[in-house]
Amino acid sequence: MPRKAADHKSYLVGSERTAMCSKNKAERASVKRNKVIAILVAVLLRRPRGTRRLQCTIRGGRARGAFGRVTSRSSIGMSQNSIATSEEKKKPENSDEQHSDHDNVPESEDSSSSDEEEEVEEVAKDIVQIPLVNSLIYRLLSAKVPDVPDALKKDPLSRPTAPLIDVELKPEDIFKLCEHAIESLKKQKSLLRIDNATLPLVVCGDIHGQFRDLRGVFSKMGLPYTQSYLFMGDYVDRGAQGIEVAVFLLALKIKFPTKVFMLRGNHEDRHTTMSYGFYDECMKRYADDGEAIGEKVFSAFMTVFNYLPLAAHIDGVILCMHGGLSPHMTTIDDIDKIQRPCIIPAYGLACDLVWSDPSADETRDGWSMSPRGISFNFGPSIVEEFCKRNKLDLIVRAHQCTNNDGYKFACKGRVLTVFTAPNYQNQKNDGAMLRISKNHKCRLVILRTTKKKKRQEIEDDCTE
Ligand SMILES: [Mn+2]
Repeated sequence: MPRKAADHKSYLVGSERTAMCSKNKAERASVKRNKVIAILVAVLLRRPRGTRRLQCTIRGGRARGAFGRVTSRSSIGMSQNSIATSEEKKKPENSDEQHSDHDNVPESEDSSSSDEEEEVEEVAKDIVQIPLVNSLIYRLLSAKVPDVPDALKKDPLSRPTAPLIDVELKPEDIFKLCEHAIESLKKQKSLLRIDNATLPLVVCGDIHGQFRDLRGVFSKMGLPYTQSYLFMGDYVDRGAQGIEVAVFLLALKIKFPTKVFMLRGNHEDRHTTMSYGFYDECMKRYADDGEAIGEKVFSAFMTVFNYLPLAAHIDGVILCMHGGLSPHMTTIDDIDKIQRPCIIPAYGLACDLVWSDPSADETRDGWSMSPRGISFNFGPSIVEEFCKRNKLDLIVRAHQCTNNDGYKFACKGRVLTVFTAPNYQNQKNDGAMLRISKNHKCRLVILRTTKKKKRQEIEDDCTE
């Protein structure tokens, strides 16, 4: 008899608690392995019969390893021989790029995983050559990370913030880039439709001005010459280098229109970003050019943001957006009715797509007011009905740094949150991305903040 998804939820919470308290290494390892299996079970169990199954594996720091091909519920298992090794295969040329200190992968891991064969990325068919855009990408990619004093190198935890990467970005270059970006974004509908040819696809959550970590994402997963990306918003605010993040992603979007997709987050909005750092960043950065220039740069970005699409439908089975569902949305086609350019309203579908959250308390079903003071929270039955009506397997969204792992399942495994800003505001959290293969196998890739040993020490400290 299959386990109910609800059992999995209570188990997950329990296992996390156990992992925090336990000092027994073997027990910890087994708890983590069980957690991976529990997530896989949760994803599989909610699948309606007769449709394609989503598989889920976790790779990266916390729970590394790939599952063998799953053909039925009874064959769920973990194959030690098929451990994913894309970390080695895509080792960054500049290892210093990895702001988050990733674990060393044991050499014995087998790289000939049968699951890797389906993940051959195709070279971008459509590459737009604009000298300014090329030059910006080159400058942003090649800018050196400043040296860290030896004393801080030894103890990364004592380093409150990553050193900034210095890139010269002239205001006039930004204005021109924004014009090209608008032309590129105008061609897309409010609901992006990403087809099978674009898979495999890496889906990223909040970046929040962490430019160095964003470069780490590309050095880990590959550049968009071959690898497709969907970014789910919140590029600016909070972190120190929102300008670099926005310029870099917009430039890549322009250059690789069939490989890079960008959605709007609640921070891609004049009102929000006035209060959370990006406005100040623009003013400070261009202070020497006169106050009016800073304002103009800020406004140029805001104009582009008004053109960003609001959701993405991936190969007919996964829906991605920054926030979540809306009581104003019956079918996904409603998203296309949102006219752009637009501001984010205080109420309505466009507002909910970037602001709503799944209910933190899963016993609270249906729609409820959001503690954020804007938009709503939604419970499992809302998600279930919406997925059934729209033939969706999974909803992937960002918007919340809910725990230390960078990802979290909600609504009985139907909703997955990914957050791609490791050590967000010095919270020591990991970052996560979701990689969706051509046959819809989903894999979480973790960007670790601290070395495992260090983390273990922190966890041990927490229990004392
Ligand atoms: Mn957000």
